[in-house]
Amino acid sequence: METPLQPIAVVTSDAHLAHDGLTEIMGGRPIPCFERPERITAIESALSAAGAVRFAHPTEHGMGPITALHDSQLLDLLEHAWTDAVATGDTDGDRPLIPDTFLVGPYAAGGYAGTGTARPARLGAHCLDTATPIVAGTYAAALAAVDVALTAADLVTAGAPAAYALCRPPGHHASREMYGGYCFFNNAAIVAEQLVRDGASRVAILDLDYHHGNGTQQLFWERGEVLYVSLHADPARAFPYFSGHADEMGAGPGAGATRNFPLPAGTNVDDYATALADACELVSGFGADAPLVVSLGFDTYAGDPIGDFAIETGDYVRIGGLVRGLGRQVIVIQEGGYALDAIGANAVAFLQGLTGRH
Ligand code: SP5
Ligand code: ZN
Repeated sequence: METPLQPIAVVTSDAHLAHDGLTEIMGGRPIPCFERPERITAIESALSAAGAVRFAHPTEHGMGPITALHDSQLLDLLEHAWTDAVATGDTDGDRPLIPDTFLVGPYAAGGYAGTGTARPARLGAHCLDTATPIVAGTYAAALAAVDVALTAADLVTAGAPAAYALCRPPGHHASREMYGGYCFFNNAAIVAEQLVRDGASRVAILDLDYHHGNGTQQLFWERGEVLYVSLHADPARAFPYFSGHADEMGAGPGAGATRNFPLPAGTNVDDYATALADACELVSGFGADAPLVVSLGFDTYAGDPIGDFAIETGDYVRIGGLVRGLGRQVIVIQEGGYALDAIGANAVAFLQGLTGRH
């Protein structure tokens, strides 16, 4: 007799609603943020309507899993920058915080970013870009996103074949000491590190967001026990520009445990599936003894406003199916995806493929 299919657990929280950055600067222009609360509410609505999901709320995991990977200066800034700026009049309360300065080269290394500098001014020592505004609710939302991710990991560790963490803000651009790319804490990396701390000797992360996960790559660059494999737009033309080339493969004990698949504009599902099959082979060959962590972005969708791939909604069934084909337990962590009219259907399609219900 066939076992009835269990609905997949989807971990979600309303805490993300408090992070609404309002404005980002892209190509020198202030525009409404692409990374907005409706991204997650659209996915929630589509999954409810499609059925076969069980919503779960996050449990608190405290600061330990975050301080295990992120720099204490970054945490201090994210916790206090907004209230400091309000206290000093650096924001009127409506405008988000975007750094005025970015520290590079000798300045970054020379202690100019020390605690003697006011926190809002120090943000530029820890920020990648002009597209990741901080508002009153940002820090709380970023903490909650980590709990969402860790709760999904708990459910899978307890035996579920898969769980889906509706993290927002996303995480894979956040490195040890830097936020940016709409990300503050690296939700997927924190999950992978937690699996190691709970006793796994090898953990694999598969990153399917349109952008290279520079933060995840940095965090595990010299760590042989965590494999990072990413499919993404070639950094020669796409954010984050500085990382994600095929010859970046890790260093020291981590040599060979970072693998990048940069892809051209116009990549369709056939091209994507070819690269994903190679990526899956690397994941299989790694021999992890923990669930697979998938950083999932729907900015690979043809209609995404900041992507240039040609993947259609129905194609996510096939992509989810390729991940299912690995035969592993999977913790899915939401990263990017900005086409609000399609992100829900894309998530439903991916889960159909992942769970084999199609
Ligand atoms: C989590 C995530 O997906 N972060 C992505 C951050 C990308 N931010 C800036 C993208 C610059 C895009 N230039 C696009 C030109 C579109 N015509
Ligand atoms: Zn992305």
